Formats: sequence, structure tokens, C-alpha cells
Amino acid sequence: MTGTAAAVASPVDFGRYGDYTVKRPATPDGSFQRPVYPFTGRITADGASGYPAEPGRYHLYVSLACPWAHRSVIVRRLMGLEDVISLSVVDPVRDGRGWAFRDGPGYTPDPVNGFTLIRQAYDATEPGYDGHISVPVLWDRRTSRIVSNNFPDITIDLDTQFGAWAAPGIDLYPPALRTQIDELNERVYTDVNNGVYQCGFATSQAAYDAAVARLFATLDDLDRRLAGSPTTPTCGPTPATSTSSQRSARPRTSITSSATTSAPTPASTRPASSRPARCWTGRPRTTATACPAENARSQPHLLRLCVMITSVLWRFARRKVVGGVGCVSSI
Ligand SMILES: N[C@@H](CCC(=O)N[C@@H](CS)C(=O)NCC(=O)O)C(=O)O
Repeated sequence: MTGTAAAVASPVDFGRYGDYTVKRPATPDGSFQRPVYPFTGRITADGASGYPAEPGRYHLYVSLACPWAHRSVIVRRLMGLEDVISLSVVDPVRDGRGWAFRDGPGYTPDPVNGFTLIRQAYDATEPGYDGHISVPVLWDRRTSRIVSNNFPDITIDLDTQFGAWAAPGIDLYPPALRTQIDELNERVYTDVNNGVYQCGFATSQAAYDAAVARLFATLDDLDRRLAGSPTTPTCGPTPATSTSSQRSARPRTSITSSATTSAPTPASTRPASSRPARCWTGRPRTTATACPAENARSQPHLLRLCVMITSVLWRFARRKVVGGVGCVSSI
């Protein structure tokens, strides 16, 4: 892109394009079912996967509003791969078109392909793709397609396959700890990362209550782990009795004002007076935000969950940097 102005998406327009919605299949019990994300290529140091680790070849598209994308951003930085894998950031606010490239504080036009919408990357990879348009996206300049939009794989590959270019002496996925890391990752993925979606997108009170209990039990357990005095197993199910006093002290939230109502109310249809002036990304609120939890009526409570989760992720990362004990693969 030389000489001419970089292409950007037209401004966010909820009136014209509607709110962004996460497509989800209806489930009999009202629980949130995460769709399968189809791009799962792997980068390998020896190239056996078809995607060899090479400097300057791969690009990460991320949103800073997305906790799933954060860890690829964090790992890239900790591994010292900023000159090896390029990165660009999309606008944190989405209308019905999904993640888009605009020029603004902390986000830019697409420096690689000149796309205006992330969906163009998906369409270039699989013409006619009509599944989820999510971030992070790991893009291959050589084949002009998405390698992966699956953050656990992206994170592990950055950790393990770019040793030739990584900062010396850093190993975020030491072989001796991989079993523990994988177990913890599985738990954090299931009960925290996806846990907040299970709260925000539950369409029955029972599914919501179960998801909230699971999420807070896990956060309590992770808190203890981070405090350095684990009193319960750090992997596997949390004993039901371990945190009951803390849990009972927390306000209980109902997913709907009437337990018989089944669909969450979109953020944009809630009265403005019930919503904070700024969304959790810090941007002035327009009519919707990137926070999935805000799609539920229990928004204030769930908004806190979003913030808490982000803070837990950062504490994991900080622990690695400061104490050198944890492993970033676990965030
Ligand atoms: N498959 C992705 C999921 C990440 C994800 O859910 N990202 C959210 C933003 S925090 C997103 O882009 N969601 C859009 C959608 O699922 O339609 C991964 O595991 O990396």
C-alpha cells in the first residue's frame, strides 16, 4: 500500500448493519455451545506441517478487546518475536459486519492485505465461509490464507517452534511441565475463557446458575494458586465445599428478570440509563460492545466477570515475568 490512503471499513453503523451477534445453536438445556472453529493449521520448526517457522512470513490479527487474542499478543512479546511475526489490531467495536480495520487509538488499517473486514481473510481462505469470524487470526503471507484461528495452538506454536529467533533462555512450555500445563490450560479454557461465554449466552436460569458457580469456583481456585498457597488441587474439579462461604457472600444474579424468558436482550436494546457510559474497552459506549457478557441482561454482574478474567490473565502473565514460576501457556 503505497501512495494512496489505506483502505478502512466505513464507520461502525449499528442502524445499517445491526449488532454483532455470535451465532450459536439452540441447545435443549439453554447452555452455550461453542462452535467448532475450522482453521487449525500448525507451524513447525521443520516445516513438516506445511507451515515452516520463518521470520517475516506470518501475521497476527488481534483485537485488544479480546481476551482470547491477548495471550498470543503476550506470548509473542515475551518470546521476543515482535520482529519475527508482525501484528495488527482491529477496531474493538463491532457492528454486524464483525471485526473491522479502521484508524483509531491503538488500531490501524490492515498493513498486510489492505482488507477492511477480518471476514475477508476468512473468505480468502475458504471462499463462501459463513462460520464465525473470530480473532486471533494467524495469517500466512506466503500462501495468502489463514493458518489458524485457534488461540491455544497459536500460543503453543509461538512458544515452541520459533526457538531460532526467540529471546534466549525463555521457555514458556518446558517439557517437564507440559502435562500440568495442558491440564491447567484445559481447565482455564473450559471454565474461565469459555466459562464467561457460558454465563453470558445461557438462555435458561439453570444453565446460567451452573455456569456462574463453575466460573467463580475456578477463579477462587486460581486465586489461591496465584497466592502461592494452593489448598485445593490446581487441576481437576474444585471440591464443592472449598469456597462456599465466599460464593454465598456474592450477589446472585438472575439471567433474566423472569426465569421463563428464554432469550438474552441485546445490549443495544437495554435502557441507556442501565448501562455504564463506557464499555470495558474504555471506549465511550455507542450501542454495543465487544464484550459477549454484555449480551445478557445480567450485564453489570457479567461486566465485572470480564474485568476479573482479564485481570486474572494479566496476573498469570505477570507471575511468569516477575516470579518465573508459572507458564504463560497456562493463561
Ligand atoms: N476460536 C477462537 C475463539 C476466540 C474468540 O471467541 N474470539 C472472540 C472475541 S473475544 C470472537 O472473535 N468471537 C466472534 C465469534 O465467535 O463469532 C480461538 O479459540 O482462538
